[in-house]
Amino acid sequence: MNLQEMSRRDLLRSSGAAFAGLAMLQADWFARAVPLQPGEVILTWLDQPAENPVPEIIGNQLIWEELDNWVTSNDQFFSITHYNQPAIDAAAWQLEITGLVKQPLTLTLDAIKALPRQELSYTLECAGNTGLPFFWGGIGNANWAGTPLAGVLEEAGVLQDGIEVVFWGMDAGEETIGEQTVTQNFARSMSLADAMSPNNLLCYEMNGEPLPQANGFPLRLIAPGWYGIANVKWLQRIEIWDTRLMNRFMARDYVTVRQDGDEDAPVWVQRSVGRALLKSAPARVVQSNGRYRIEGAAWGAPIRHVEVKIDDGPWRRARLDSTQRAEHTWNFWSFNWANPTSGEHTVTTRAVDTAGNVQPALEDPHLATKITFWESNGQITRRVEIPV
Ligand SMILES: Nc1nc2c(c(=O)[nH]1)N[C@H]1C(S)=C(S)[C@@H](COP(=O)(O)O)O[C@H]1N2
Ligand SMILES: [Mo]
Repeated sequence: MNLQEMSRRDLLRSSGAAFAGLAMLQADWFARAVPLQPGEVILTWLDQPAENPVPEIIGNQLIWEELDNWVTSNDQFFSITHYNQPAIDAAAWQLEITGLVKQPLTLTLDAIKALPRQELSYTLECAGNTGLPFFWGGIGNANWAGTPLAGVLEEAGVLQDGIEVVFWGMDAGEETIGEQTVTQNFARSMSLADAMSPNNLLCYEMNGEPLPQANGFPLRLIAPGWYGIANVKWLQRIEIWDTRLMNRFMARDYVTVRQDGDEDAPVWVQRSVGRALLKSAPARVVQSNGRYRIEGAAWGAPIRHVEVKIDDGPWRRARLDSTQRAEHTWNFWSFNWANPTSGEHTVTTRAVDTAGNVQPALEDPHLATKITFWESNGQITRRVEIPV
């Protein structure tokens, strides 16, 4: 029996000891369904993510072999919980806009829903995704709805000295800073100019439903073009400041450390994780009536094309699916893999954006000098076995 060749149906039927190793790694596979065309079989990758040691932080990761829908359903969307997931009574909840504003505002959910509605699709990826052996599924795409943040900030009227917009969540935890331990709410900030982007939403709806609790009910920031961390959930207050916010999520955690300067005189540069980066990944290999195709996604920048490399072969172009794409979403692609030989192969992909930037190889100096796992946008290689 070839493990890599098993279809969903086979997985569901089988329970023998031969599957124990695979089943333990992929226990949650059994709960989900893959709608395959008749005669189609998904080959599971030989390399699989390690067991998640922090299920209280990282939930519901994307399983790449199951990526068959451009929109990730709410019940399959991943979640990141750094503190707790507050259970908020929407009727009693209010959003405050305070600080350096002419007119502080307090808005109920109904008041926010009565403001101009905007919808957009956006692929949200955690900046840690694919940077750790157990974290390969921190990405999803949804249709988000809310009201533009810019309109609310304009209504409050930011004063001359206001340069920073701080977004506070209702979730909180203990932070040790130097020798002090204090309880802090989650917060992230953006410059006023970045916050005023017309794409930013005070978002109350995800795929036509109220936000699920894990994803920020009743209101979150949606910041297209940024890594997940910017998209503050369970919003309770927006403050305008005249200084930068320097908390855990701006300045200690979610900081990329990179060696700059010369070998002999290294300079270690620390940079807060911010905008999304150009990236792609092979999702799955589908066997269809004896033929093979590789399917995948590319995101993080406007995609010009995606290339696929089998083993040490040449880069070859995949076909982009242009029917489903938007400015800040992943682009699906597929690649016909003609007559692969039986046995083990590697599949590597790279995306090229419309400005000509190429997704870096792992050896690229920009990645090789990086010593933290954040912003791991290097080319991804997966292993697969083609059956005899
Ligand atoms: N209030 C709050 N907002 C938060 C977080 C959090 O822990 N608390 N996690 C952030 C991180 S690290 C990511 S990647 C995204 C994940 O969004 P999701 O849980 O809807 O997938 O939310 C961000 N917003
Ligand atoms: Mo994240």
